[in-house]
Amino acid sequence: MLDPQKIRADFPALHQLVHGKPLVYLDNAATAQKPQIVIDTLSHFYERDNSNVHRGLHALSMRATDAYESARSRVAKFINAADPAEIIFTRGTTESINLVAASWGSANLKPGDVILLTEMEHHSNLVPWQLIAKRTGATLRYLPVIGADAEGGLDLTRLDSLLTPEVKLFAFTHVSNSLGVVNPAAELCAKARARGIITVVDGAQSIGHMPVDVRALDCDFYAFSGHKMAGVTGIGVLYGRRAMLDAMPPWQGGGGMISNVDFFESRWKPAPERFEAGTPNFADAVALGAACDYLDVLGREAIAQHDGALACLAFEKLSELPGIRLLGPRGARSGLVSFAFAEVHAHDIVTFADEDGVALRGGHHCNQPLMRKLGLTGTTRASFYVYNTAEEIDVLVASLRRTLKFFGAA
Ligand code: C6P
Repeated sequence: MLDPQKIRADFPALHQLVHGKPLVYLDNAATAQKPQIVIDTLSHFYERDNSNVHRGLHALSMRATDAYESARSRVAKFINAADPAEIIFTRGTTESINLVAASWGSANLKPGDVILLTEMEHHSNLVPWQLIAKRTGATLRYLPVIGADAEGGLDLTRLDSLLTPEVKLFAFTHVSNSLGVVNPAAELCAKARARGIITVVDGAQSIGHMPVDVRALDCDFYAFSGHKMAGVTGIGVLYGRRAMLDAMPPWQGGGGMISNVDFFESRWKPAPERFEAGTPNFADAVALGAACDYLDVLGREAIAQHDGALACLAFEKLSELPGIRLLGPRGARSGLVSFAFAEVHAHDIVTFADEDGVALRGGHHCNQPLMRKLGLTGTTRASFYVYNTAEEIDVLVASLRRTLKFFGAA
């Protein structure tokens, strides 16, 4: 069991007043706060080791290169990848998915091919596929969600009939950022693999919240962002199965990714360098390694239990509010709850909550197609992490009651 009161001491940003009230930070699905050890790792790197990687023979450059490559190995261990070369550092989930779409997609998709997505995808796992579909003549297909509030999650009974021979790639989110649904990623990957279909798992909302083992999932690609897992912004990862990466063309050209350049043609290095053109974000990668250490000390099974229990508690307490519509499953879910009131706009709720020191998110959460399908323009979302407490849920509920009263909705 996690002790959030003890954990809070590690996170300097939590110890502040907002509008004179203690901060209740419930916007963790957008970005999580950073523990002191991650902040210190980043500062130490800049204070002592900063130098460009892979390019210099002097002490600092060698130290920086060691630190960068150690971070790669650390991330590989964090997700149980078979080989550090399967870890490509990117700016985040969005860039990781764009990399697969641009590189694998441009080399492999053709007219008549189908990309299978789900109705609960974030725009980052939707727009890149629309772009590459337009360029290659492939088309998109969607696995639907079940229920007026998507309470049934994905309609898995439809999956077999949608995985037709035209489907070349199946991209889906591990955890939905607006429903809190945890998808059975291993089962989905297994069904795709049995038909020779490539899988891309969007791990933005899962990576910092539960154990993730890419070999157990048996996915081809897994994408995630550092800033949602207690790491800093501007760094993320694309995991790719080695054989896949080695068969893919570069998606960006520049220094660091070539083995030889001539005036008219060039040859590429193998992965991961092939996909890391230019100066990589080595300092933030080193800080990401520290975030992996931090989360592993807490224990990712314990994190999953803590976040899930808070979300279930919030779901139950929120369900007592008049007129509330709660999205996603009742019962087991990941650490977030999304809700809407017919009479009060999500932005008003978030603004009122802010006056009470509570940080929420309101809007479509980059899930516009899903919101439209559910007849919503947006929701309010509370999302939890290792430092959140049951008492903070009471503060949230009290704030919502105050808002509903103000608008005459309670
Ligand atoms: N969701 C949220 O508040 P980036 O921006 O690249 O770090 O992550 C994109 C992304 C991809 N997939 C999922 C499931 C996500 O939740 C996100 C980011 C944030 O829900 C910002 S909209």
